[in-house]
This record gives sequence, structure tokens and C-alpha cells, in this order.
Amino acid sequence: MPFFHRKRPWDDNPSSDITSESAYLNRRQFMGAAGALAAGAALPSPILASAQDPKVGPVTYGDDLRGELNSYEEITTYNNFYEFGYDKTDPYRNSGDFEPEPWTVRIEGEAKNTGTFSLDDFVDRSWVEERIYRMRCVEAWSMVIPWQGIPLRNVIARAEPTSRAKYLAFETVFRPEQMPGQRRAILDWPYREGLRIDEAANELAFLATGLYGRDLLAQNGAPLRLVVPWKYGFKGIKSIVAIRFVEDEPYTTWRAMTPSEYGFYGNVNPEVDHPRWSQARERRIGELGRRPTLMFNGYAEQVAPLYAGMDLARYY
Ligand SMILES: Nc1nc2c(c(=O)[nH]1)N[C@H]1C(S)=C(S)[C@@H](COP(=O)(O)O)O[C@H]1N2
Ligand SMILES: [Mo]
Repeated sequence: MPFFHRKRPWDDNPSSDITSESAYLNRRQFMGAAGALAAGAALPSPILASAQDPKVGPVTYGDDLRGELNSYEEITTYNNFYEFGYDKTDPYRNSGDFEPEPWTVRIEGEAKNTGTFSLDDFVDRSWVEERIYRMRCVEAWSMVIPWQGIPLRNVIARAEPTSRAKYLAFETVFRPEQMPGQRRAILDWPYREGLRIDEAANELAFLATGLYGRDLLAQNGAPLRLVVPWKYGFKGIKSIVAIRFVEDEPYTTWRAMTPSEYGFYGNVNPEVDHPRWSQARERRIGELGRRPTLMFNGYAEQVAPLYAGMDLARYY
């Protein structure tokens, strides 16, 4: 069964998609019921089996946010992805030449199981989950997005890092012929990001392959992108081709460009302002007015222990 299909009717026209959002929500409800049944039922049923789409998987986080979901159109037409240009609509307008398949991911550095993997080998389908997460950009806008993908901690466990591995360094693909923004020196390409290894092993850290039950579109970081919902969006590196286990804090693109504005951590924090944007409040896309920013974007319970004893105004 082809997992990474491209070119589907909705690829070209996200706005025709309102009906399939409700279809998605209904299917989710059905799968929830099927899952509950399957757990308690003795008899396997062919109808229930067909509802178990390996691309979607069980909802493991954020069911309580289902009522706040942004629309598929909002999530796929209002983006930051400078490889395709500066403006919010550039990523969906300028990504028509981008080819997300075939795709390979390199696992490198301080780990036992390094190598180059095809995406199908990299994404173990039995790991696929759905997670509804808040997403908060440092520019003070936010969304709620239903992702599908795999826990980053599973990838780390499979790689078997050595004791020298203290950080993970991620790298975006470099393809100026398919990514018009990369033909100019907007950033120091390729885009790079990193996490401390204990952050990367946190249960919330996720590698997304899809959203709303469909493969990721180019503008959202096809075919594989990082999602770390307690951090500002710039940490969520898109179109990943390499994950390297390293001993020292890695180079990260935005911090290297403007260290006074961007740190290594990028944790959402209403009390630490960005020089150009107050972080106390945020604009949820689709809402009028502003809402208060939540500490760690609402995920303090899961991640605050990672930063115990650290001065968050200094390690921003
Ligand atoms: N390679 C790459 N990854 C990137 C970016 C980028 O410009 N290039 N922008 C980041 C920023 S600033 C944000 S807010 C999120 C936006 O993700 P979304 O467009 O899927 O909402 O992607 C992040 N990942
Ligand atoms: Mo961002």
C-alpha cells in the first residue's frame, strides 16, 4: 500500500476541502468507536480492520483541543517556510515544483545504527499516532493542528545513541532548483535546528508525516518535519534529510543569524519578550482579538522538569 502518495485532488485546491474536514472528523469518531470496540471485543471484524488506517493511528494527545482545530485551508495557506519565500502565502504558491518523493533520511554521528534510510523504512507504521497540538510562532500568532506521525523518542531508541550523544542536529533539504527561496541568501542554507537529547526524547517531541489524515503538503514540510509544541515554531524544522547525534550544542540557523533575538531553546514563554514582539499574548489564526500566551504553550506539565534550575530569561 503506497504510504506517500502525492498529487491528489486536494493538493491543488485546499479551499475545495471544507467537506473533507468534516469527513475527517467523522472518520475520527468512527475510528475512536472502532478502537474502543476492538479493545474490548473478542471477534475481529473486517469492517473494523478497514477502519484502522495505518496513516492515522490512535489519538495520543490533544483530544481536548479538537473543538479548536484550525481549518485545513488555514494550516496549508498561512505558513513560514523561507525556502519558498518570505510571505505567508509564498510556501503554498511557490512549492509546486517540490518533489517529496523519493526521500531519504540520514542518521549520523554518535549512534550505533547510523545510515541512510528510505522514508518508508524510516517511518515504522506501527508507530504512527495522531496528536492535536497547539502551534505558536514567535511572531505571536498560533494555530491548533491535527498531526499524524511518529514519536521522535522511538527514532532515538532505534538509533541507539552512544553516551557521547548530548544533542540532536537536524537539517532541511537543499534543493535550490525546487525551492526558489534557496536561490537567494535569505538564510544561511540549509536550514538547521537542534534539540538537547532529553528534549528530543520527551514524549511530546514528534516527527510529522501528515495532517488532517493526509500526507504533508510541501508548505508544511513534506515529507517529514519536526513538531515540538512547547517551543516556538522556528524550532519545528521542515523537510528533514538528516538527523545527527552530536556532543556539543549544534549550529541553529536563526540563532546564528540574530543571536539577540533567537536562542537555542526557543521555549514559549509569556514572560520573556522577543525584541520585536511581546510574547504575553497571541493571535489565534481565525479569531478576533488576542489570547494570553501559555507557559510552554500549555505543555508545562510534560516539559517544565527539563528546565528545572535554568534561568529561562537567559536560556531563551
Ligand atoms: N526549513 C524550514 N523549516 C521551518 C521554517 C523555515 O523557514 N524553513 N520556518 C519555521 C517557522 S518560523 C515556523 S512558525 C514553522 C511554521 O510551520 P507551518 O507553516 O507548518 O505552520 O515552521 C518552521 N520550520
Ligand atoms: Mo515562526
